[in-house]
Amino acid sequence: MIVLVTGASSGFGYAIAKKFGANNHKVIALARRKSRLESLAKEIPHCAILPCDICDKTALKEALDSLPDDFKKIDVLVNNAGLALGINPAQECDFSDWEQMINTNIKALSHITHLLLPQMVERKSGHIITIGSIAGRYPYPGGNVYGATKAFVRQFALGLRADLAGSNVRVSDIEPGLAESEFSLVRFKGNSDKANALYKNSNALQPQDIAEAVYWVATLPKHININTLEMMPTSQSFSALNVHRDSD
Ligand code: NDP
Ligand code: 8X3
Repeated sequence: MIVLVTGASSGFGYAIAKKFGANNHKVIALARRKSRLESLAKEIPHCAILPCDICDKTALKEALDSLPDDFKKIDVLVNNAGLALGINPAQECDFSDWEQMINTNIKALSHITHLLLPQMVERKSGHIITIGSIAGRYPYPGGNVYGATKAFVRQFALGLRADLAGSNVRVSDIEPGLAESEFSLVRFKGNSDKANALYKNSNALQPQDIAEAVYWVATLPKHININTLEMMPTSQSFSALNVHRDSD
């Protein structure tokens, strides 16, 4: 298969690219940090790198057009690039952070899907795998726009399933919970103490765990479509809803 992984320079994307590469699939690795992609490419037998900002519509189109012919017929698109910025209550957030999450997690994800879907439909074969989140299902304080972007991802994936009836193109949304990656460093804007504290003693999911799930979903027999797959570390579970009580 030819597998395009967005956000392949770290975390889940890096692990997903390595998993497919190790199983002799051709990998196209997209992210902004070129040096990381170059290191990844050395670890995978057949890898093309696309260093670009996925939010830049022109750059994305040019990057895809620049792919060598033997990487053009993409079988699997892993829509993984994404981020959370900040954990403040909505009324205290920077709007620019909200815009960047919407631009990356919603608009860029939709754009690359829009660019690649027609060729899959034409070939009557393909698989769009999105990385959603439990944050798209369960609200938590400070999740505001990030959670809403992931709710979009889930509903978009399910909507694609409806539109793609009869096309043989599969769509799956993988929805992880707490997982250790650069995600929290980005969310806390470089504050490694805060990021490390979140993962400490949590036995969080690891990027390889998500890579295993994505690989399993993508390599199932063609008549099986996993619609959504929610996964958490065993250590993570649910707790009671908050009730605010006014003091006397
Ligand atoms: P990382 O921060 O480790 O990886 C994020 C990846 O996205 C990087 O490769 C980054 O590359 C890429 N990226 C971000 N913005 C852009 C952009 N504008 N253009 C191109 N690439 C971009 O985090 P994770 O691996 O944890 O996150 C991967 C996905 O999983 C995200 O969608 C996240 O929301 C989701 N997720 C994460 C969970 C977690 O707890 N870690 C749980 C559930 C879902 P670069 O900076 O080089 O551009
Ligand atoms: C990342 C998981 O719970 O930190 O999507 O939002 S969470």
